[in-house]
Amino acid sequence: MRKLQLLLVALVLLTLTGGLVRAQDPEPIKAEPGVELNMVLLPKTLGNAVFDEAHEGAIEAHEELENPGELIFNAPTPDNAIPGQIEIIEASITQEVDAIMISANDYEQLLPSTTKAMEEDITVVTWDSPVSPEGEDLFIAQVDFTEVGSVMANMALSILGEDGGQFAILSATPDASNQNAWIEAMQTLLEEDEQYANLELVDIVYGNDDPDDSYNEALGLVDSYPDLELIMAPTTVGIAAAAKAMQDEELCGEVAVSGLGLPSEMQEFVENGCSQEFALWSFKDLGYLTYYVSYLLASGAMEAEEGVVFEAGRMGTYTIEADPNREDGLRVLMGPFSVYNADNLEEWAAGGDEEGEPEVEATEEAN
Ligand code: RAM
Repeated sequence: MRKLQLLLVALVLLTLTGGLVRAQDPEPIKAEPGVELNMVLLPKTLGNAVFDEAHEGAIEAHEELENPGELIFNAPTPDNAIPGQIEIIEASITQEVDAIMISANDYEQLLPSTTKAMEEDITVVTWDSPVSPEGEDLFIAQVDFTEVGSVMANMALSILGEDGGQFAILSATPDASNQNAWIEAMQTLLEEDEQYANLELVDIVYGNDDPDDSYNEALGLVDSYPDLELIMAPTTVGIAAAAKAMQDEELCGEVAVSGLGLPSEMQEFVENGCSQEFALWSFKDLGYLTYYVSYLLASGAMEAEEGVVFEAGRMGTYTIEADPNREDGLRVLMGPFSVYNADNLEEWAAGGDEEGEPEVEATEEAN
């Protein structure tokens, strides 16, 4: 009995002090404006609208933080994606920049250059598409990578119905670490969860995030698989090209198109029935958050360590956490996912709020 009383007292104390400990938690780390830092934003490729949006977000943070240094935006063309990124990283090391923010075209091949940059005391933050953890300080994850798999599986299910049917994936480059992780997460779910048993994945092809290649790959798929009912493209370039290809071939009622798309590029295809449903997050916010984190790290205000809490301007407070999808990796998780279709077209089609970012939260069905 006495033991029980002691236990109760201990529990009460624990609850009370728990509150006290929380109250004493350190304030989130805030960025001190005005530190001079030269920072390079290096997306996968030039000419992709989502990366221009990320650039806009980075510019917003750069101005807000009154950084007298330079924000350099540079990327390779799709035909030179991996060597081009290596060249830009090497040039940035020579220029002794303070931070490199990369959406990587390959998980391994950039490592010699990114680790060299880190040895030279350059902050290396990956965003959108990471490198292997030893070659980065941390990764800014747009959304959880496993969730991308379930969002895509659920969109496929809602389009094909319980009876299912054949579908194919039209991805970006074969080496893209983000798309490869998302596809793997989707495949795992299809194998493990009975409700997806009738979704038959017949092929995975790559359009290299090039509109023409992606268009041709989409046409190749409908030629190769006469019973194909859906093209799932986890890339904004691929999904828009596939929808255009189905439109030009007058196949819109027959072969559905879904995946990850940019609302401004997909609106016409949702309106004309060539794409049924797609999802995405805000690339502008991703660029803004990436810049804040890189600035905090490069200015020495913050360490890249698990449990560190910081403030990222208008986006609020975040915690650096272990990346559940990459052993020994650290991530900052952004979110949310937004799902776009004809039902919520009015909310997003006109360009959303005054900032042009449609505010459509993920639907229940896509969770
Ligand atoms: C393309 C790129 C990018 C990816 C989006 C969804 O724009 O491949 O890396 O995040 O699609």
